[in-house]
Amino acid sequence: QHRFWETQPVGQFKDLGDSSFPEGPIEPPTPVSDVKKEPYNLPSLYEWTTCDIDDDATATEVYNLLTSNYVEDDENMFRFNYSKEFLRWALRPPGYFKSWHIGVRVKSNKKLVAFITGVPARICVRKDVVLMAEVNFLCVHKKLRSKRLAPVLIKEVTRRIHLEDIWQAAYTAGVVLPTPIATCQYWHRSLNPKKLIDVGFSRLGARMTMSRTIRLFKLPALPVTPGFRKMELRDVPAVMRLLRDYLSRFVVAPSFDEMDVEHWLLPRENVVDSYLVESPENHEITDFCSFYTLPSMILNNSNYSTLKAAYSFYNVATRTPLLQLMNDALIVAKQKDYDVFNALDVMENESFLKDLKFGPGDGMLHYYLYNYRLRYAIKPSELGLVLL
Ligand code: YNC
Ligand code: MG
Repeated sequence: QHRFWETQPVGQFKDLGDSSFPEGPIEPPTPVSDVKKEPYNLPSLYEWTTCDIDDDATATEVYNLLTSNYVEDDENMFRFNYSKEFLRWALRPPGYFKSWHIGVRVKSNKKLVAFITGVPARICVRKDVVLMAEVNFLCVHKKLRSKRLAPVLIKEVTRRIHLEDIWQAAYTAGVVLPTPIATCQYWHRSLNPKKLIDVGFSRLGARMTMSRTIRLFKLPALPVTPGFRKMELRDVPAVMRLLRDYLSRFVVAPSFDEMDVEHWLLPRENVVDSYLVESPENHEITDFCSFYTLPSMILNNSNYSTLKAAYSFYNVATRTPLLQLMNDALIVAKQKDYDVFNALDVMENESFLKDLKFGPGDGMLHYYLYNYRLRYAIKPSELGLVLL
């Protein structure tokens, strides 16, 4: 069933629940000097390229490949439309390796037709901190599908990750592969219900009119929590402490240092937004919330071309109720003209999804680890990791 994945050091379906396997690495590392030095072979019409995402022409090529060929919903109504600035943010965290931004070109005309990336991350799995790669943006041009190019891309990124002496990876996919460590669901909170219904993202509920629906999803004009404000550079140490304390309670979560927090959470326009609550009394930072911006292209609609979506990222509530904090996040997203606010059922998100009028999406997001076994799949609420 899985000609490629059966050959890889990942949990296999036949071993699920088998308690004779210990948790942890499946294969031990080998000396870096033993890692294959030549790239894997591609079909003869194609060649490898390392993509310098700093270079504007290259960033445009990657952007165009993904804009036309990346992930669509099951009904092919929407396609993710990551912006160039987003890709630069996603691909250049502290300690990133340019060699992990891998493309495939057609030899004859140099057209970019496939892509895969990794970025380094420290991930806590139970009591262990493991240096991993987060693998993302696997994409093969629509005209080259089902030719077994994806396994070559995966093997090549794996080789280049091994060359940096890293032996584990984390990734998510909408498809079921051997073997998910967790299976999560997206929930959607309408901010602009009329547009969402017009483009077919959502449907008018039974016995609902458009005007009742608009009233149902109406939000206050301004956040309600005293001391709620945008995160700034000076907040990095306090935000890091909040996040480290909070994320330590999950089975799988990133281990953020100050550089990671500055990179991943300091606001960048139309890429990532972060807000916090500064106590008006003692100026302590007590709560934090964040979301990233990932529009979707609307396919085949004459009135609208893009859906502006916010995705819940990391949130920590120590004093403000999480429900109120997330309601303030919805309010700022509405102020900034997002059409929808999305959240996975990870961490403590289930505690606010229904009350804040999120509805469940169709389709699941599966989380995976490469070369690291967990005995059992964990619950979404035990996951403290959000990948882009
Ligand atoms: C997928 N998403 O099962 P078997 S998510 C992993 N992730 O292998 P072919 C996938 N594997 O089952 P196509 C996968 N999708 O026979 C398919 N596969 O063992 C497996 N879509 O290859 C599949 N982006 O080339 C099968 O398939 C084999 O031409 C078939 O290409 C697939 O970024 C794809 O959804 C996804 O562009 C490239 O359909 C193509 O269909 C496409 O014949 C639209 O491939 C965009 C899309 C995927 C988004 C993502 C995470 C990727 C993780 C990859 C795995 C990383 C492992 C860790 C490596 C580092 C290790 C270290 C250390
Ligand atoms: Mg293929």
